[in-house]
Parts: sequence; structure tokens; C-alpha cells
Amino acid sequence: RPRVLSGIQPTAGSFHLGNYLGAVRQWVALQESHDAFYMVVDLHAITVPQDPVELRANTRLAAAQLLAAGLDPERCTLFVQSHVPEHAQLGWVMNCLTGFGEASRMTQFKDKSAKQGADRATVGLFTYPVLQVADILLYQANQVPVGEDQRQHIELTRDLAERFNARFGETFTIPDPYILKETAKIFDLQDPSSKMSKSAATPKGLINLLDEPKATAKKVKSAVTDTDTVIRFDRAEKPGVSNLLTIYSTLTGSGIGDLEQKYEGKGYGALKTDLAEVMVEFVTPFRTRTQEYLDDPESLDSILAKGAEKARAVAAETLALTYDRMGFLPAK
Ligand code: AQP
Repeated sequence: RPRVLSGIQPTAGSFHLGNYLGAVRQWVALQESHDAFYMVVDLHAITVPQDPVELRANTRLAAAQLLAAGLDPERCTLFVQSHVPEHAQLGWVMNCLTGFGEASRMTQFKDKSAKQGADRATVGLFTYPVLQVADILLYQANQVPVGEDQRQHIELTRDLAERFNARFGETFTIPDPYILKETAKIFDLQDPSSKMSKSAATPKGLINLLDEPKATAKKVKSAVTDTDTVIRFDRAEKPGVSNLLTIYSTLTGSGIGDLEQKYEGKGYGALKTDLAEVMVEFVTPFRTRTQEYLDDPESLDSILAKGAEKARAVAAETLALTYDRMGFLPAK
């Protein structure tokens, strides 16, 4: 079975709809057909300041949400990044292979550091894409299911894997991004030209999956559309409506064309009311299941411990091979 690897940050509060539709939903599907490794990337989380008590809680919360979304520890390997020390170890190796200019071209760093102010951004935030390279290469992943915003980091991963292989001999699998066109980028409900993001300008455009379902319904109903009334998928001319149609179609399995027909002549109100209901039906059981996992932290920790053990077996093998290829003296 081909292998997939992906990660998600232990965000405070909740995953948002963009995380779910852009990434996690694909993770759930791929565990059926692939040898799947998924992790909560706490090492990435500390590239911005974190409160220790909250970080620990958010790490469990992220794992609980992944299980609630449908990851099955019998079908995939679910673990916490810091439980597998090889990530930091291979990360250093990859840092030493990356050009400074090359790292400087990563647009996510430019965006995020601009938001924080150049003086407050850490070196960790700068090299975070390189740690991500190590995350992927450690597992010899064939595919990496992510949203569009991560494409450049997968390109960097391919470049570094090729560079290492050329310099030291075939070592790493060259991974492909696995990005579904339809859900590659879910947009902010208030500003449909920006991606839905936890650092959105206003919380009104961000659907957090663990919010009160009523609040979620309200956000859907007040989503920005346009002055026209026609329900038609057209990213350029009708970004707000197109975003709603994408969300609706993905959550229900109805085709966009069928939805366009269903709402012909009905106006935006009807579409939003129905989508609000679809959202409520989706988030309500998701919240309950997440809470059930959180209520039993021992079982949750034991799932993560088993996952870490399975992950380490693979990661240790790749790291040993890498160290050997580079000429590190083996410890006797
Ligand atoms: N709006 C989105 N549409 C599609 N996919 C998305 N992803 C994030 N936002 C969207 C995908 O979710 C996965 C996990 O992302 P992460 O843990 O790196 O979270 P993030 O990118 O930090 O989330 P945000 O909200 O985008 O954070 P900020 O505001 O800090 O940039 C990834 O596969 C990502 O592509």
C-alpha cells in the first residue's frame, strides 16, 4: 500500500472547517487505501508562543477531534510529533541542506512573520517548512494530503529529497502533494477572497467545528454573497456563493450542478438556511464524539502511545539510514 503522511497543529479551541474539508476529510478516506501516518504537530505549534498548560490540553483536543472526524487507530497510525524525536533530528539535517534564500522564499513565512512583526517572528517559524520536510521524508511518504496553502512546502520537500538522493545516494521517496481541487482552499465566509484561517480578521467568517451549533448556523446565514441573486458556481464572479456551494456539496455528497438546479430561482436565503442545517447536522455529533474522547484521557493517551511506537519504528529506520549515508560515525 502506498504511504501517506500529514499533520495538523494543536490549535486552541477547535479545528476549523478549512482544516476539515481541506485536509482531515481526505485523511479519513485515505486510511482505507493507504498506509497512513497522521500526527498532531506540537513541534510546529511552538514556532509561535504557547502556554504550556494549554498546549498539552490542545494536543489532546486535536487528537480527540481527529478520532471524532473518523480516524481509526486500527486503520492508521495516529501520534504526537514530539513523541518521535527523529523529527527534530532529521529536521536538523534538512536545515543543513536548505539554502537560506530557498527558505526565505516560503510565502507562508512571509505572511505569518508580516502579521507578527519581523522582530517577533522566531527562527523556528522561519525553518518550520524544513521541519515539515523532515516530517514527510522520515516516513518515505508517497503522498501528502494537505490544503493548497501547503503546496510550496511539498515542493521544497521534493527538492530537498532529490538533492539528498543526488548527493548521498537513493535514500528518500519523492512525495507528491495530494490536494483535491474542489476543497483545496475553503474561503472565509465574510471575505471570500481570503482562505478560512484561524488568524482571520474577524471570527464571523471562521467556522470552528466545536462552536455552539447555533452560532455556526448564524455564521452561515450571515455569509457574504453578492448583490445578484443567482445561485451559480463561478469562483471569479461569485466567490461567496461558490464557497457555500463547495461546502454544501462536500458535506452532503450532492453535485454542484444538482445544487444549482435545486436552488434555481430560490435566492440566497434558501441556500443559506439549508446549508446552516447541513452544518448543524455535521457539527453536532462531531462535538459529542470529541467530548467522549476527551472524557477518557487515559484511552486517548494510550492510542497516542501505540501510534508513537509504530511511527518510531519507521522513523528510526529512515534516520539511521540517513546518518549512515551522510557519514556519521555509528555509536557502538
Ligand atoms: N482554508 C483552508 N482550506 C483548505 N485547507 C486548509 N487548511 C488550512 N486552512 C485551509 C489545511 O489544514 C491542514 C492543517 O493546517 P495547519 O495545522 O497547518 O493549520 P494552519 O494552516 O495553521 O491553519 P490556518 O487556519 O491556516 O492557520 P494560520 O492562520 O496560522 O495560517 C493543512 O493541510 C492545511 O493546508
